[in-house]
Amino acid sequence: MSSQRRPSADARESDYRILHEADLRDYLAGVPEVAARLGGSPASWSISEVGDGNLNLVFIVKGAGGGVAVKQALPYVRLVGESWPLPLSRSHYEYLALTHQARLAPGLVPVVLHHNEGLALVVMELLEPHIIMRKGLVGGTTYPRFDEDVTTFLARTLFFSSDLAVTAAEKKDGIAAFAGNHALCKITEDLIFTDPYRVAEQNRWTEPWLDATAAAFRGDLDLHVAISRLKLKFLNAPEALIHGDLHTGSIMVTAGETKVIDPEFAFYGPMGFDIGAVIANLLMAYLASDGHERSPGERRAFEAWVLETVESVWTEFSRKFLELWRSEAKGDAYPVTLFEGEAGAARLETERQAYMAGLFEDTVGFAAAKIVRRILGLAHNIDFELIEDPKRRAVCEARSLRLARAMMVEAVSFGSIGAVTKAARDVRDWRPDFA
Ligand code: SR1
Ligand code: MG
Repeated sequence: MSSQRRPSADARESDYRILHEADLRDYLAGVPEVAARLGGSPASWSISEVGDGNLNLVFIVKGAGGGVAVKQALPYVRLVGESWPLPLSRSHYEYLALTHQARLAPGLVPVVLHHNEGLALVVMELLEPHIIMRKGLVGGTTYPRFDEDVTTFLARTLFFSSDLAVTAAEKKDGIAAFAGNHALCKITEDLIFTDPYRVAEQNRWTEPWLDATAAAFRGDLDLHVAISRLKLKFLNAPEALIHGDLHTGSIMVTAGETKVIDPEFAFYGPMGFDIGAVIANLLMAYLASDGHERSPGERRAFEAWVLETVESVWTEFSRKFLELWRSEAKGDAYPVTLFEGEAGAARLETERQAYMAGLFEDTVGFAAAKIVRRILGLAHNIDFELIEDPKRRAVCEARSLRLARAMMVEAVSFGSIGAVTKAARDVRDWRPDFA
């Protein structure tokens, strides 16, 4: 990580143009390794823009020999438009994160084939027949490989970029390499940790059913303290290189494979933010599920799988992280010379367990924050949005907000992941006043 440099703003301004189909064809024809992978003549390649995310252009390009995915950052937030400018440098950080994650968690991120800093463009292997996990979850599909893969990704990327695994100098180089990604961090700081709890122009929710809950969240000082503590942790805890936006729209899956994509929000931050993101998005898939039912109980097996997966995300992550700590701790934290002998080893193991308890508390809080932002903030998710009947959607959302408030304000009382899944199960039986 030490050799990484910051992107050059000058190069960016002079080279950048938004690519349209014809420009992209010409451009890729001039990149030998990409042209070779696509095969055939450039004129025969099919190109379609398929981006449905909030920020970027995404093209799928296919030729006789194969396909690639091309992601280009726009100089503004796609979801909102040119009135909200956003630095192109996020493409640099995405490239840096993807290549770093590929080393730490081989096979779990897409292979980068080409990167052009000036065009803010990354060309990657085409993931086929993978789909965005969130879409599969809305459809009620289970992914038997997911917990194994995502926990390996989390444990390895977080552990190997932390002070437990690297020297203080390496860690500081890593922090410096991603420090310039502050515009993306600011989006999170505002949209997740601030706006849903105050009047903000871009907030939206399912009206009129959630009006009272939104107002209650804006006046709830216990909640404001809890979210502010989480925000402080997000601001001042560079524990590890985190993905920074690890929702189920940033994961592509098949029954047998999992790939984590889109790390443009990456920076050195609190580990619980990534773990909490995965857990939050599974909990939302669970609580949205009965909104997608066509007959009562038809998604019961899916729902049971989702809650089992919530549990194994934490237990397997925790097991793998601890295993790495016991066997690969080459960092400057917890010097071995301070924990010699049987008594030292036992004390260090107790300390590891205490560390995991703290990380679990962070994870529960961050998961709650990720739920609230999808229901009361700017950027919503299809788990809820595709529930056509708005009142039915509001019931699912109100339950999610009730669970999230408890997780955020009473995070300490959720002593185990089983307590979280029990609370999720219980809240499914709760009916809001308007229902
Ligand atoms: C304005 S960007 C809104 C959201 O999209 C991204 O996926 C992040 O989650 C961000 O918060
Ligand atoms: Mg994204």
